[in-house]
Amino acid sequence: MTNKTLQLEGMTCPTCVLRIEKLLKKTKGVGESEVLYNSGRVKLALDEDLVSVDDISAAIEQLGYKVVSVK
Ligand SMILES: [Cu+2]
Repeated sequence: MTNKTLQLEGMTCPTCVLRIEKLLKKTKGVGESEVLYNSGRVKLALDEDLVSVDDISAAIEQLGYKVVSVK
């Protein structure tokens, strides 16, 4: 598992957090994850054999948020 932190833009209410959490839960290869509303960050562990951070970023952007950086 690799740990990544994504900085997002566009989370405007707690429902945004729920939407992103739901997406991460159903994504194969994502382990523990945490969506931090106040800082606009998503912290997650992923298995890069199953999913890439680019795939996850793209899926989050499909929901209407912008991924401004990945660390
Ligand atoms: Cu919202």
